[in-house]
Amino acid sequence: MYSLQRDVFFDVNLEDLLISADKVAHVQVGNTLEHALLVLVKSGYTAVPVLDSAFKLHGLISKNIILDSLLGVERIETEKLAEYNVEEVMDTNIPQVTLNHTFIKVLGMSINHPFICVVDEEGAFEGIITRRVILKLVIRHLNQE
Ligand code: 4BW
Repeated sequence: MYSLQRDVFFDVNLEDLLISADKVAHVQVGNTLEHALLVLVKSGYTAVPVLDSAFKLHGLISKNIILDSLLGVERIETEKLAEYNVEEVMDTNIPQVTLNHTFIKVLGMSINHPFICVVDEEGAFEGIITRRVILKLVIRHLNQE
């Protein structure tokens, strides 16, 4: 029988779970949907962060958002891939924390979000914490009990 104490998570340092910004696939606000779709398909990820040239976080873009934005009444309007910019369709409801937040907070957010963005106090993007990394930590603690 597994048991898990809430206390074991109080000391978790979010920095230890971070996939740093330089390793995270991303697109820029002014990129076309065509470029974003290329990044998503080539990286294999479903969704990635949208940043500006100063690395400030503005939103998330996903394959589904892009495909949805191409839907016309009777056909898929692929010409929109070159006409629209990422910032026109991106999701601005971003799951995000700073490194001062608790692991419990991030664990709760990961129920609804496959990754959580980490920003500094000025909103500059520092990286992501993925559901995979979170679950690995929980499993490691379960096995230690
Ligand atoms: O290219 C991949 N490499 C590896 N090692 N695993 C992958 C890859 N693509 C997908 N996966 C696996 C991971 O377990 O499938 C899960 C779901 O991927 P997703 O959501 O739907 O593309 C992955 O789970 P995860 O590691 O917990 O990552 C959750 C989500 O975080 C991913 C993706 O949207 C984002 N993500 C993860 N690493 C990223 C990233 N986005 C940009 N750059 C990265 N390096």
